[in-house]
Amino acid sequence: MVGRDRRARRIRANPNETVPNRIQPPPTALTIAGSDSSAGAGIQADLKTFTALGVYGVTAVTCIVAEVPRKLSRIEPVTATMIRDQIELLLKNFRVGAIKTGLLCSAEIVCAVAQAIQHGEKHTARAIPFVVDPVMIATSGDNLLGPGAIVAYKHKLFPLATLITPNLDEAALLLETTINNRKQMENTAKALAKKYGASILLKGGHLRAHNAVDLLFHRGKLTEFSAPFVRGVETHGTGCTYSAAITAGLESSLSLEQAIKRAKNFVTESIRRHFRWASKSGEVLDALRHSS
Ligand code: PXL
Repeated sequence: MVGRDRRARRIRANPNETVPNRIQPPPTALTIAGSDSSAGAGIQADLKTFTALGVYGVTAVTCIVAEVPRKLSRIEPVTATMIRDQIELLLKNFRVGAIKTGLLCSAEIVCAVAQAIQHGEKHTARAIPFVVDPVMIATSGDNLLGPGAIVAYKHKLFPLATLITPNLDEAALLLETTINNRKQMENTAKALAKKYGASILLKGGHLRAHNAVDLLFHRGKLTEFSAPFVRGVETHGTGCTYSAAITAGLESSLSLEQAIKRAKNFVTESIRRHFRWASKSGEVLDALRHSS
């Protein structure tokens, strides 16, 4: 279809028209993340979470990961230009109410994402709540970031964030320290908040206590979020699901505390109600169940 035909088919919003106005635009959130072939983490987990929480998800794919739980085979990045184009196009055309990042793979991609968000916000003339999930290491233990990416996060992306959601391993890498107990968790959350001028949700699940305890440091105040640890289930994708659920909450105008409380509950339920397969080799494969 070319020229006049294409113009004729373009539907314009008519300010006097009553029918389109009866339909409220759906809450819309953008995820900038990698594709997980097994669909348990990454952009697939984000979309399932957004949908379950009543938010329309739009996506900018940063890389493609060939993997199944416990086995990562290959990561292939998308070009920085393509990533910038996806983000800028979406921010120009949809009223995006919240943004999150997941796996960004390389320093070049971290910088491209920061640039595109800044450019998009200039266009929309409003600051959009922005959740950075600093994905660095897969549950399988595989390193997911290229050289220089952590430095790029610190200098380019964290300064734009509303909320950063590291787990204990990621926070330890960021501050070049170790975190083994509750007091060290508190100090780490405060130190990261001070350093990057953002709210910090430090996820303590890796301490493997009776409860999975997370600490939010927000506007000078520490808040604890706790849920019973669900044992014996593969937790691939919990970090993505958690940050996506928080992003959906911020899009729906919940306070940060309300968004995290609901998200924690959502993740715990998704783990508790997991799917399970027996793989051909006799091993068990689990995936979170995001909806009933
Ligand atoms: O769970 C971290 C993660 C995030 N995003 C993608 C992944 C993974 C883990 O492997 O593949 C795309």
